[in-house]
Amino acid sequence: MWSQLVNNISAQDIKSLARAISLIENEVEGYQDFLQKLPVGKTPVTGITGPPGAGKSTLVDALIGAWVAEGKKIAVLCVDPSSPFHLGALLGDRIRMSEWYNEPLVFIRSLASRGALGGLHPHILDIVTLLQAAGFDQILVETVGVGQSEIDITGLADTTVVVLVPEAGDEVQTMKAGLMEIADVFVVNKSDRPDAGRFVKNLMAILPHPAQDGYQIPVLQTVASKQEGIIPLLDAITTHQQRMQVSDRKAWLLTERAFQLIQQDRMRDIKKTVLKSSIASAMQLPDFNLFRFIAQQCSN
Ligand SMILES: Nc1nc2c(ncn2[C@@H]2O[C@H](COP(=O)(O)OP(=O)(O)O)[C@@H](O)[C@H]2O)c(=O)[nH]1
Ligand SMILES: [Mg+2]
Repeated sequence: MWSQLVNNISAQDIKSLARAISLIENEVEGYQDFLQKLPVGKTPVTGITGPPGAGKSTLVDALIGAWVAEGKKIAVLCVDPSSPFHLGALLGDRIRMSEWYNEPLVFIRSLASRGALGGLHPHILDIVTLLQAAGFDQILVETVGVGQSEIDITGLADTTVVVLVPEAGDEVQTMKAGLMEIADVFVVNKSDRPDAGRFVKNLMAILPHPAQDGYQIPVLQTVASKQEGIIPLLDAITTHQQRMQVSDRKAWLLTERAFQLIQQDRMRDIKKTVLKSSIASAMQLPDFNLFRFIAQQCSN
C-alpha cells in the first residue's frame, strides 16, 4: 500500500494525496517510513497569518485565483479550527466556473485540531513535506495569528505574510509584538476603510529603517474581497521567496518535531496497562517508592 502511495504522490495523484494526509493524521502504522521514502520537493511555503476576521481566507482565495490564472498548481492548508474551508465558500465564482476541478491545480485541506507543535497542527510539518513531494508550485498555509502559532508558522514558511486591518484608533504600537517580528511582508487588508492610509503610515513608521540585509519589509494595501492589490502581493511573495534564507526558526521547528518522534520511538515499548499492573503489585510493598521504582525500570 505505502510504496504504491509513494509512486502515486510522485505522479501527483490528488486522491492518493488526500488519502496519505488522512493516514498521517491518524498515525497509521508505517507512516513514518512512508515519509522517509518521499522524494524531496522544494516547493516554497507561504504562511498567511493575522487576527481572526482580517481577511486571510479571502486573500488566500484571491491568491489562488491569480496563481491558477498563471497555470500554477497550488496547495492550501488551513489551520484555523474556527473557520474551516468550505470549497464552495472559499473559491470565488471565477474559479469555480472554470474547469479547475478537472485539472488538479488546486488542493485545499483544512486541519481542524491544534496541538503539539506549539500552536500548529501536530502533523503540519509531515503534511507540508508530503505536499512538497507532490509537485505543487506554491503551498499556502493559513493560520490564525494568536498564541504560539504565529511564531511556529515562521519555521514552517519560507515567507510569512502578516495580514492586518486598519484598526480603530490606529494603535499600531499596541498590536501584538509577536506579529510585528515575524512578518516578511505586511498586508493591510480592508483598505477600503477610510482610516487605512493613516494606519499604513503608522505601521511603516515603526518598521526598521533602513532595510536590513538589503531587504525592506513591504507594506501592501489590499481589498481582498474585491481582489484589489493581489498582483503586487504575489510579486512581493515571489521576491521574498527568491532570497532563499535558511532560518533559525526552521531549525527549531524541525528540532521540535524530531524531539516528538524520538520520544515516541523511545516510548514505543512502554504499555501503560503493563506499567500499571507492575505498579499495582510494587505498591503493596511497605517500602514502595515510585522514584526508586522508575530508576529500577530504567536501568533494566
Ligand atoms: N470591507 C472588506 N471586507 C473584507 C475584505 N476582505 C475580507 N473581507 C470580509 O471580512 C470577513 C472576514 O474574512 P475572512 O477571509 O474569513 O477572514 P479570516 O478570518 O482572516 O480568514 C468576511 O466577511 C470577508 O468578506 C476587504 O478587503 N474589505
Ligand atoms: Mg480564515
